[in-house]
Amino acid sequence: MDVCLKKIQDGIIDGNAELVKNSTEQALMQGIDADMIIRTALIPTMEKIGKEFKAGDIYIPDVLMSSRAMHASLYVLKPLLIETNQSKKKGIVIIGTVAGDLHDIGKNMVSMILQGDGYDVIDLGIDVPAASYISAILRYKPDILAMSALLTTTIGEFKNVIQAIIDEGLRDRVKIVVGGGPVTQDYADEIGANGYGKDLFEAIEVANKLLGNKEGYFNV
Ligand code: B12
Repeated sequence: MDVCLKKIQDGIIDGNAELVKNSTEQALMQGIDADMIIRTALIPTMEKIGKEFKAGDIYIPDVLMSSRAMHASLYVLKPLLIETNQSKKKGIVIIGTVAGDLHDIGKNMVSMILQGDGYDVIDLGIDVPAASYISAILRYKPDILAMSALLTTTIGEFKNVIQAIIDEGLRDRVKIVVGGGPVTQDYADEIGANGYGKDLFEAIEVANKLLGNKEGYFNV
């Protein structure tokens, strides 16, 4: 593995945001692209951290430090991910992590990659209650509502938001896409979402499919 990618991995594990930022910049200067950095250094390292956290080998403060370091890399990659050569915007996406859930790394990646693929993305942040999704739908009239949840205790919130959208008579106005660790295609079908993406690349695929346009910048 390339030295810079290894340093990004080590920096995330050690929670060393400075090392991660510098190594990400070096990797880009060496011609390693953002896609490669995400696939080989960022995602697998967070998975490793998740396993160590589950096993009780590391604790929440360690995970927070790693998350901060991971965001240092995303910050460097952001301009590249959202850079798009398309003059015509593909559509509007509202994205947010559902109520009770504070995980935002994956949601932020999905947000950036969709921007890079030509969507206007409005990010509502984390811990977003159903009422805020409704207000945002009324205000921005999005083509897609994308929701993220990482906890088995919060994925049920997707259902609550969908019910609130139905109650407001807005269900046929917006396509709903869900994703996050414990979410599956079966679950998405069960709750009546229009789509599911297992990772950021599938997020683009499903958005393009739902809007009938497959000509993305990342062309997945
Ligand atoms: C980082 C982290 C945290 C950080 C979050 C910091 C932050 N700013 O996000 C902190 C320390 C705050 C945290 C807290 C907690 N966490 Co936590 N956390 C993680 C960890 C290690 C990594 C998550 C991550 O960022 N992964 C990397 C990203 C890139 O992956 P991702 O989020 O899955 O996103 C990808 C896909 O899912 C998809 N995707 C995501 N969203 C969307 C949306 C759409 C629309 C689409 C299409 C796709 C999509 O695309 C993304 C990119 O490829 C995971 C372990 C893991 N393996 O996931 C545990 C994990 C999610 N946490 C867990 C737990 C239990 C907790 C706590 C309850 C711990 C506690 N006892 O307090 C709290 C809950 C806090 C809360 N209310 O939300 C459990 C969840 C178990 C479960 N299934 O319910 C996990 C799985 C750890 C474990 N193995 O036990 N956590």
